[in-house]
Parts: sequence; structure tokens; C-alpha cells
Amino acid sequence: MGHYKSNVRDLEFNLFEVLGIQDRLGKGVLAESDEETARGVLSELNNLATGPLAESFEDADRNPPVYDPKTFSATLPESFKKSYQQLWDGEWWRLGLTNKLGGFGLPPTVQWAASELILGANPALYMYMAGPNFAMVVDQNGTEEQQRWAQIMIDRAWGATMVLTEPDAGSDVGAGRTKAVQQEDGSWHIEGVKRFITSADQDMTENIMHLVLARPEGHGPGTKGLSLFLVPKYHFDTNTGEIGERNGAYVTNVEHKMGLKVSTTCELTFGQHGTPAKGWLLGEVHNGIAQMFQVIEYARMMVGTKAIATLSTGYLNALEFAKERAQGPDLTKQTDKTAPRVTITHHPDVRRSLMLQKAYAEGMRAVYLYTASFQDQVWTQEGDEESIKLAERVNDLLLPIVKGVGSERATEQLVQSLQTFGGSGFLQDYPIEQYIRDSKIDSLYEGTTAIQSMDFFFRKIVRDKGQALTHIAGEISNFVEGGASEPDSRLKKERELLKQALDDVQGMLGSMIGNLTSAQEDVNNVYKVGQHSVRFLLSAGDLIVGWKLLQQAEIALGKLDGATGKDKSFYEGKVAVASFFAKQVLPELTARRAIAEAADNDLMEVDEAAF
Ligand code: ST9
Ligand code: FAD
Repeated sequence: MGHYKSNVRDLEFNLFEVLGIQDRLGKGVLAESDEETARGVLSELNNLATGPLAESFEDADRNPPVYDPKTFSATLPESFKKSYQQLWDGEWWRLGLTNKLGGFGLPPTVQWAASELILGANPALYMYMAGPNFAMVVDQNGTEEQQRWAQIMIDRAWGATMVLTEPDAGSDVGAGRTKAVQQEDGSWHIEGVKRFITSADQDMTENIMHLVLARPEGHGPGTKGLSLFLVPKYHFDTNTGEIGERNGAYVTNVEHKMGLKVSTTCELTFGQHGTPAKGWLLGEVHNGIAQMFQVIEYARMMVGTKAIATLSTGYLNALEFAKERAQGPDLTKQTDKTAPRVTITHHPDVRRSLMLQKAYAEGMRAVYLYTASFQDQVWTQEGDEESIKLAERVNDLLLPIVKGVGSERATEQLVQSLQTFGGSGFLQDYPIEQYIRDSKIDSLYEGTTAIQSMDFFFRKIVRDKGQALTHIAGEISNFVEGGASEPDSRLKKERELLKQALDDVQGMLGSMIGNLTSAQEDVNNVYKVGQHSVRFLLSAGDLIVGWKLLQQAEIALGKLDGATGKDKSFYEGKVAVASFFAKQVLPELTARRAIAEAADNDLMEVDEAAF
């Protein structure tokens, strides 16, 4: 058995029993798919993920890529290349494509559910497969000529990268200094050094298309002065795609990292090794940051899903271990030295920890698939203009939760998965230590958690004038009130706890908005927002996780009658985890609200020397 433990049952529960996506299939752009197709995709990909894809996970960590400075190239381990080839040959790269570009005609909910399987088994494989998806962005924004390049990128299985970061421009992308100089033939010469670029070299594809942010000479400062250029590793015949001369974009270093080692993280140098790095302006318009955000939005969803996928397999590995590991007597018999040893699942603290791992793994899965359900509407363009616009807004609002909360909770709970193993978890005999190393990056790249929290507050709530948030808050209130007609319902207490949690998150938001407003008189008050923005993001995440788990519990309760065997246990688990989370996590929000409401600026006045 490989390391990867998937949870197809829960994916299917979300898709078909909670979100009811089968009703969406078979129409419009989804005309070619039905429930059977969607289930078939998950089942087939699950076999691939738990088998051949997971197979190289460990070897590729222990034998990471080798960089050769003489040829500016990276060589990947053979085991990994074999897994990649199998993924490619299965044509899974079609999954996220539009019908026009040869997609399977499945909606984002199914695409992301299927993606979880790859991301949990061997996440770097997924990232190396960026070519077709990035080609879609080229197709959507490119000139007619560039749309042909997009097709070439897909047909010839090229790799692709997103190139923003520089040594002095990480979170602050607008500080980038890489410049672009226009040439007489309409192309541009790119000059500068980018760092930390994922997949910027590998030996699996004949070419790599770099999507590069650079500042055209004379353009203004900040992100708005950046434009997006297509910079291929090799020049190519734009009719046939045939590879030509080497372009002057060279990988000048590959980093040594804590985890995710097989994913190359490269320094990428443009135009400094005797060959100009030629680029072409995407769509012949200077709108780089907005174009790049189309890639970033996809990548943020991907990073959140990756973190959640890893937490899920971490939890399931820990659970399997805990069911077998016998240690100590039952707590009720602790004074009886002859009492039989029990498996550690009998110990209250192990149960607490396992249930919390389950809550975040399944709760965050519910959140990312709920988010994807709004992407479904944007994908199908079902409904009127107003409802499509709302779907876009709600998706935007939820992305920092999927990415920011998903990655933070995965990091925190994977440490608990390791704890469940005791000392064995620290060994490389089990995958958890690699999971922790491989997934820590998720709270860093694609915008750190602090950046996600500011995006959430300033852009997705304040700038949106609370429209998306009001929609979500309304849905939660409806759920809470839905219990009023059944006063003896099994989830009565939990609904009350959810109501309090909603009130607490709204209270936190109210105090932050108050501080923002008062910053008009005293600008320092905005620091009070900055001090609490991550706390607020995590709290909003807990609220939504709590809500989604309870919604699932309600559905499960309706199905328990008559359920037997594995189904019965599955539904009972749904009720148990929702109730646990409501009772043991949601009440913490009241204390967090009090902290946010008592915000002052003492922290900001502490002299740096006193830290
Ligand atoms: C990175 C890559 O870290 C890591 C992994 C790469 C993996 C690649 C592979 C991907 C997978 C693909 C695989 C597919 C396979 C499929 C297989 C299927 C089986 N939303 O607020 P302002 C825009 S890359 C939308 O003033 P500042 C907007 O245009 C590096 N747009 O920002 C806005 O204008 P306006 C990642 C947004 O103060 C403009 O920006 N690096 C959003 O100038 C300016 O906005 C980062 O993420 C948004 N949320 O700059 C950087 N926000 O306002 C993190 C902004 O007029 N830093 N825009 O609409 C930030 O995000 C900063 O907040 C900042 C600030 C740079 C935006
Ligand atoms: P900094 O921006 O210096 O941040 C340092 C700390 O300060 C963080 O804790 C941050 O939260 C905090 N901070 C910074 N600014 C603020 C602020 N305004 N408010 C509050 N806190 C703040 N980039 C690409 O372009 N393409 C890639 O493919 C890519 N892949 C990557 C792969 C790996 C393995 C790594 C490590 C990075 C990758 N990156 C990539 C870069 C990544 O996106 C950046 O590392 C990330 O955006 C953070 O930038 P930084 O490392 O410069 O940290």
C-alpha cells in the first residue's frame, strides 16, 4: 500500500448528497457529462493516485532534482518522471480545460474534487502539469496569434510557470524591477532576475512557457505599472510549434528546501547570459497584474486544496495507526495494574485530537467544494447577470479562506496527526513528517496568510461593500433559523452555538470596520485592523467550517434511518464531527471577539529593541 489515503466517499457525499451537482450536469457546456461520468472520473483517478502517482512520492523527496550550472538545467528523478508520464498519458490535463480547448466538459466542483486526489498523492505532479491550464489564460487574454500559441502549448505538452517574485519583491509584487524594452519587431527584451519560480526548469517537456511580470521602460511604479509577457524557454515555429533556438531565460539556481523537494524552485535570469530574453506582450495590452491574477486565483485555490488534501491523508494515516496501536489501560481503569491494554483510540485525548483533525479535513473540504460550486455557475453562466456576478463575488470572498485558513489549519493539524503516532511519527517510516515538510509552503506561497487576511478584509469585504459577506451571513442565519421549526431537533444546541459564532464574527468585523473608519481621524487606528486581520480570517474560517459541518450533519441525520454498514458509520461520523466542532471550537470565537474589540496600539508602540 502506498502512503496516500484518499476519501472518495466524502468527495462523493459533498458533490452528490450536499451540493447536488448532478442537477447541473447534462446541460449547456456540461452537456456531455452526467453523474456516472463524474463518479467514473473520481474512481479512475483514485486508482491512479493511490497507485502509480503516490509511488514516487517518497523517492522523489529522498532523491530531489539535480541542478547543473553548466547547462542551466535541472534533472528530475526517474521515478517521478514515470508518475508524471502516467498522469499525462491518462490525459488528466484536460480536466480543467474549457470545451473549446479539449476539456472533459466537467464543472469546477468535479475538477477540484478530482484534483484533490492528485494533490494528496503527489502534489508536485499537479504543478508540473500547469501548461494546459496556463494556456487557457493565454487563450482567454491573447491575440489571435497568441491563441494559436496556447493551442501549441497544449498539443505539445509544454510546461508553464508564473513569474512574479524577485529578491526585493515578494509579498510586495509592485516593487519588481525586472524591465521590458520594446523592440522594433514588436517583441520585448526582458532584463532582470526573478527568484523562487516553481517548475522553471525540468527535463520532462520539450519547452516551457514563462508568464512573466515585468515593467516596460517608462511605465509607472507599483503593480499597475507591470505588464505580462510570454517568454518561452525555446523559440518555436509559431505555425507548427517546432522547437528552435534557445531564448535568453536561464535557470541560474535551484533552491534546497525543507519540503516539496521534487518541485523545482528556481532563480530565473533574463537576458544576462549573452542571449536576449525575448518576450511577447499578452494580448498586446498593458494589463499585467489583472491578467496575472487570473492565474493567481486558480493557483490560490490549488494551494488550499493541496493543503486540505494533505491534511486528509495525514488524518487517515493517523487514524489507521491509532486503531492498531495498543498502549496503556482505559482511563477508567488506570489504578488497576492488571487491566488490559487498549488501543489508543480509547484515550480521550487521542479521540479529541483525531476528531479535530477530522473536523478540519472534512470541514475545509466542504468549504473548498462549496467555493467551487460558485465557480460552477461562473463556468456554466447559468442564471441571470446579477446572480452570476454574485457567484463571482462569493468565490472571491471565499478564496482567502480556502487558501489562508486551509493552509494554516492543515499545518497545525498535521502536527497533531504526527503526535498521534507518538515517536513513530517522527520517523521516515511513516509519511507524516514529509506531509508536514511538503505542506508548510502552502501558508507561504501564493500570498502569505497575512496577505490573505488583508485581501479578505480590505478587498473582499470593505471594497465589496459587504455584498458577498451579506450573502453568506444570510445563508448561515437561514440555516440557524431552519431549526426553529424543529425545536427538539438533535442539532438544537449546535445551532445555538453557530448563531453565537456568527454573532462573534460579526462583532469582530464591526470593531475592525470601526477602527478603519476612525483611521480617517487618526491614521494609526488602521494598525488595529492589521493586528487582528489574521485572527479575523481564521475565525471566519471556523464559522464557515462549523456551518458546513452542521449542514452535512443535518443531511446525514436524514439518511441515517435505514442506513447500514459503512454508510451508517459514515453518517454517524458526520453528526459526531459537527457536534464536536460546534461544542469544542466555536465557543473560542467569543474570546477572540473580545480580544479584537479591546484592540489598542500598545503593540505598535513597543520599541524594536524591546522585542
Ligand atoms: C507563487 C506560485 O507563489 C506558487 C505555486 C505555483 C504553482 C503553479 C502551478 C499552478 C497549478 C496549475 C496546475 C494545473 C493542472 C491542472 C491539472 C488538472 C488535473 N483578486 O490591492 P492592490 C489585482 S506565485 C483579483 O492595489 P497592490 C487587481 O487587478 C507568487 N485581483 O495591490 C488590482 O487592481 P484593482 C504569488 C486582485 O498593493 C491590482 O491587483 N505572489 C486581487 O498593488 C492591484 O491591487 C503573490 O500572491 C485579488 N485578490 O499589491 C503576491 N488583489 O484594485 C502576494 C489584487 O484596480 N501579494 N488584484 O482591481 C499580494 O497579493 C498583494 O496583496 C499585492 C499588493 C501584490 C496584490
Ligand atoms: P516577504 O514578502 O518578505 O514576507 C516576509 C514576512 O512578512 C511574511 O510573514 C509576510 O506575511 C510578512 N509581510 C510582508 N508584507 C506584509 C504586509 N504588507 N503586511 C503584513 N505582513 C507582511 N513566486 C513566483 O512568482 N512564482 C512561483 O512559482 C513561486 N513559487 C514559489 C515556490 C516556493 C517553494 C517558494 C518558497 C516561493 C515561491 N514563490 C513563487 C514566491 C512566493 O510567492 C513568495 O515567497 C511569497 O509571496 C512571500 O514573499 P517573500 O518570500 O518575499 O516574503
